[in-house]
Amino acid sequence: TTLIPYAERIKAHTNPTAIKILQIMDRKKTNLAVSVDVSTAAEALEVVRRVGASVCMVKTHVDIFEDFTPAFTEELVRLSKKLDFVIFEDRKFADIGNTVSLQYSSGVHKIASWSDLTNAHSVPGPGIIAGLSKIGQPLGRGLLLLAEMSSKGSLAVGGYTEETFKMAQEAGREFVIGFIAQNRVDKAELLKEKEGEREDYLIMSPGVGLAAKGDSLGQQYRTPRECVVDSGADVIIVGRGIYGVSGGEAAVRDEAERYRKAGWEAYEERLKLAK
Ligand code: UP6
Repeated sequence: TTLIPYAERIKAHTNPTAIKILQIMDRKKTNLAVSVDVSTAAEALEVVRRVGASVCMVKTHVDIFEDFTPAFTEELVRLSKKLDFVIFEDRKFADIGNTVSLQYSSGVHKIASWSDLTNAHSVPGPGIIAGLSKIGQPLGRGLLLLAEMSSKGSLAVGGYTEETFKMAQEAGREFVIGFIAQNRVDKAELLKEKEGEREDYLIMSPGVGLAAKGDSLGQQYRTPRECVVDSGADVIIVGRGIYGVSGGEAAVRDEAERYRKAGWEAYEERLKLAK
């Protein structure tokens, strides 16, 4: 999978969100997702306006905002169309199917109504996928499972990671389009072929920084090159490395461009390995 260009992988997908992500990556030459983990919705929109042109995806944690209103998601959806990116609410669902279907569709945030992509822990078992897909699949949404985490001491390793992959595979790619992971958890020998087309999953890796190696709370960073070339990530997710840069508005925009270039150059380097 890692040696195939993003554009050529589109045909291996049926989920509209997976197709959209790959199309945007190809069109905008970017495998960068920016995580806007700032404390207000107003600030988040400011960051999105600055970085939107450089990214394939904007990742949110809307439960962080102290001023959340539906006006935020309306504006975010408008910007996603104008600036051409996918919206990923990093909700990390982790409950039984019935509860997550309510958390996904209802409450203050109504995530399914505006977020193209969301994610879930596999710890409750396949019912979590069933509960989310009931809501999200008819809307063309996509789901990622967390197969590994970037943080120190994570228990999502070894057998847990393998079982998570199998759970996704059994659920099918109409809704589950990939993984949050640090490695290619879709090992070649596990992939199945159907009508000459191999199963294709998107691997998205957080814990990315060009300067810092980690934070004081267990986060661990790798460079875009380490993620994309060495570990085969398809999308790199950067938060504080971009929105946290000092120097004002222009600095955030420039930093996003710096990460976009680093991610894209790493992808081009990876493709060369095929030749
Ligand atoms: N995130 C991780 N590691 C994971 C999964 N998710 O860092 O394994 C998320 C965090 C945060 C972002 O919730 O939103 O990715 C990383 O932010 P940072 O670049 O500022 O560390």
